[in-house]
Amino acid sequence: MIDSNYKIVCLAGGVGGAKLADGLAQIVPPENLTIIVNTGDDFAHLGLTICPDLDTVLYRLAGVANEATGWGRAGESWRVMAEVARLDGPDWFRLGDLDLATHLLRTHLLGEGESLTAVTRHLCRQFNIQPTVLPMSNQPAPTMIESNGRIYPFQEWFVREQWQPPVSRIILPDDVRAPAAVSLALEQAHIVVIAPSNPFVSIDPILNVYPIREMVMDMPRAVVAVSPIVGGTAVKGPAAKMMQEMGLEVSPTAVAQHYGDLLDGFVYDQQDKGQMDDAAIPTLSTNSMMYNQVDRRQLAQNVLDFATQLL
Ligand code: FO1
Repeated sequence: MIDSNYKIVCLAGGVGGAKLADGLAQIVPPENLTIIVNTGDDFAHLGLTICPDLDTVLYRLAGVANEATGWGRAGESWRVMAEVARLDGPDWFRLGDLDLATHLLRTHLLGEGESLTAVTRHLCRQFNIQPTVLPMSNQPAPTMIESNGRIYPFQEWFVREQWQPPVSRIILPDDVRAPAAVSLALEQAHIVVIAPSNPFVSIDPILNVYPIREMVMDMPRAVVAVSPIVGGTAVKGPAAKMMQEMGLEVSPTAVAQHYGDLLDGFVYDQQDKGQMDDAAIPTLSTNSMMYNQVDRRQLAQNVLDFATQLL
């Protein structure tokens, strides 16, 4: 069992990040767990401020996530979106009726002058989510994708183009700052877990926010990443395709090399056992597939036990 006074910070993006965050939330006392979430996927759509990764984490921690997609709400209905489509509005980004309530309220509160951190705290309270969930920044920090000379806003590439345009470059914003709450959480952290999210469009955008990379680097304690690449492919999403397009080997080793000297340890799936035996840093090969709450809890436990040995 994790030492009850260790402070844990998890850097998380979309579906995979939310699942590991849920596993951590089952075993870490809530006052010791902070999830720092990517907001590079955020965009304005139909006049609403949409924060997909924040909502994916919130819905998963609240136990209301759509199990089939990993994003959006369980038990969703689509009456508003169907009517938007009937009125010839944009329906390429699927917004369910319950999900729309989150976007409406967030947009309303932001419009009232609340910070994204404060809005997220409000939603956590209303969803009865105990751990602290923080956006990586209170200011817009859009990730853009360059493909064959054309630059796409993230969701147009990821959803409308179904991440098919080959990635030649990922463009991250300059000079994005972390809220004080993020810096404080990192300052107090004993262990930082980099979730099995897309390293390039979910984790790098978080590390790109000043001073997150610097604080994780200066961590006098343990930083452990979990591989999103299993059996030569991505568990979900475009990570493997992007690695091929960027000339990288599609392997846990390549993911660990991408994070470089940020890491004190690396966790990868038992399917790839042995691939990292000669790695420069300590590694753990274990079951990293999270199909249910027991899997999520077990992976979180294995990751924290491994990280504790590195302290
Ligand atoms: N992903 C899709 O592939 N298609 C969608 O229509 C879609 C809608 C959507 C609505 C709310 C939300 O929070 C996430 C949504 N996602 C959708 C997923 C989202 O694009 C990705 O999860 C992140 O941007 C990357 O992890």
